[in-house]
Amino acid sequence: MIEIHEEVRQALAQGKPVVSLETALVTHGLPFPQNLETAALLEQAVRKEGAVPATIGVMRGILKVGLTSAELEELAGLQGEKIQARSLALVLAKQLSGGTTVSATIRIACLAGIRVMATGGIGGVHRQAEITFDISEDLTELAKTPILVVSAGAKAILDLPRTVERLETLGILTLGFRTDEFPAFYTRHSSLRIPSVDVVEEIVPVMHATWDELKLETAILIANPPPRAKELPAAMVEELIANALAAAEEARVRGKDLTPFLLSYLEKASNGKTAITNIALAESNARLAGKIARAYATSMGKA
Ligand code: PSU
Ligand code: MN
Repeated sequence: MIEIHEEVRQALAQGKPVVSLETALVTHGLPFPQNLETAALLEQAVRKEGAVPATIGVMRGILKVGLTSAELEELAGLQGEKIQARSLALVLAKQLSGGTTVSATIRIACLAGIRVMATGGIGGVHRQAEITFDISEDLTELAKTPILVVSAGAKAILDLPRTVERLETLGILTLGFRTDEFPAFYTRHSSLRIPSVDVVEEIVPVMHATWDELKLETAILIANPPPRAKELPAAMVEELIANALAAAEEARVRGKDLTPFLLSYLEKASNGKTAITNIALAESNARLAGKIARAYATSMGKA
């Protein structure tokens, strides 16, 4: 049920650095053709740092670790499912295809023995979750998966203070990369304080301490702020999000359709500005993940 691309398989066998990447961003996060361009861009970003990219998705019931560009193109065109960890078993049994969210991607990455993953922004606690109970499965999966995830905080459409609280409750160590603030995806600031690390060499001992010494099975979240040059004005983002949430309410969008609906609304309402920032921060996260994977592999003595 799992198919690991030859290059990824060899890298893993030789202890070389590997970074896993998700595909919900491709199937449900960005419009065509930016989605495919971004997938390629993220793989290049990982390679620039000397690591091997493993883009993960599901095709006809096979868990693919390291999709070829032809497979990615096919996956993008399939209009497949948005696959979360909990739906993986059903997708396998029914031999369906689709893009994997952070929750499904880290589950599959772990099966393959990959310890690092990059995304744009993880899912989290939605606004008004006290009414809807909508909290992304990304959080619960992070709580039981030993992998390091690089993310620009959590998506700004969410309730960020509650997301940070939830990360704390679930025991997911969240470290700001060169910041002591949880990033707000399109903007660098949220006023939510988190511990910070300044160099990749500080992160590697945390990985070993978490998994090898403390024997925890939890993820480590590295919160990497979006590049300064691509940051959007906070007031503009908040206004756009308020409109997007009102439109979602009006259209009665709920559950797993909500995040894709909001992202696509923001993209259209901002004339593509939010997508540009989304792509830039995802690329920056992929590069940082590549650096961390390399330092981690070196620490294992095999790089
Ligand atoms: N990051 C992005 N764009 C996205 C996502 C992340 O820049 O579309 C996806 C991820 O796959 C994440 C998912 O796991 O959104 C969260 O969806 P939900 O809120 O339904 O759990
Ligand atoms: Mn949800």
